[in-house]
Amino acid sequence: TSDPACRIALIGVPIEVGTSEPGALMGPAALRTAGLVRALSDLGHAVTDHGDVVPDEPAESRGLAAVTAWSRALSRAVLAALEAGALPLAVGGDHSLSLGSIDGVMRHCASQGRPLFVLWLDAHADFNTPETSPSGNVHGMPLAALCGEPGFPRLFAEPAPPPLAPSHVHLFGLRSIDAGERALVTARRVGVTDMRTIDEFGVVAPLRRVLDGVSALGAHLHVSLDIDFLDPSIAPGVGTTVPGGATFREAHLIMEMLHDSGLVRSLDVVELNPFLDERGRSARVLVELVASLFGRRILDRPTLPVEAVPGD
Ligand code: NNH
Ligand code: MN
Ligand code: MN
Ligand code: MN
Repeated sequence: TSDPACRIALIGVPIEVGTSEPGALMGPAALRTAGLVRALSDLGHAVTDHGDVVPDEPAESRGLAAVTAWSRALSRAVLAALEAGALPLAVGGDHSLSLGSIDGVMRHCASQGRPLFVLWLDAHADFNTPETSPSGNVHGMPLAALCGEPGFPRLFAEPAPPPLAPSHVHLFGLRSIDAGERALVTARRVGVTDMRTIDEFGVVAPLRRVLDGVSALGAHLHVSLDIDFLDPSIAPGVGTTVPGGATFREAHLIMEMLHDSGLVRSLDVVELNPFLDERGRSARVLVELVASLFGRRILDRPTLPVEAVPGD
């Protein structure tokens, strides 16, 4: 996203088989209604809306088998977008879709010999395995599966890419974690900026550290934005609300920093549940944030700190 304009491949993923709260399948439609395409094209980007992904087999039930049918189809769409030089923007849909989007990104990175780094903006760790999950909901498991934890059936098409390195995953905004995944996140040394850290240091210093690390690695940066990262007071349209989330200003600044870094190469926007939203508020907040990530700014020139204003 460092280029003044980029090609963005919008991919709708109306999946809700990874959660027990119905409504997330309306997410892509609500984001389109809230003006996502228009917001991005107004910034000068070339946006192609690829419509909604169709799962490989009719997904008859919930659970891992149903998620696999979606993720294989999404993986191919994301890989095709990257190979065409576009930036894939996968909009959900529940967070199990990241199994597919990141699988596609991993294949692209493997073919280029480029490391991958995943920034996970979420109230949750999403590092459960089928064994540790208290709910059995797949949207709480994608990172564990992507990092190669045991206990998952064959989720990815063969040949599967090498698993994601847990040290190349950073959880940002964490404030709800289950006992089993807590032990795993610690044992695997997953990077974490939890809400306690954000309360104490703000978002700028921790995020700058992460971005400096990504830049030093020369890695492809994938951002996965779960709407429950935000405080439910600004984004109520989500199945799993957790109090004490990021404010609008914190989230907005994160998006601006991500844009300025020029490092973001692929993005997920997940867990919007329009059925639980209030008059489209949450969808609109997400569109605002995505626009900031893609370069919307207040002025068209850099704004200087007061003491540096020339002529004083
Ligand atoms: N950790 C819980 C679970 O595994 C909740 C996961 N829900 C999410 N994750 N929304 O982002 O069931
Ligand atoms: Mn590339
Ligand atoms: Mn999540
Ligand atoms: Mn979450």
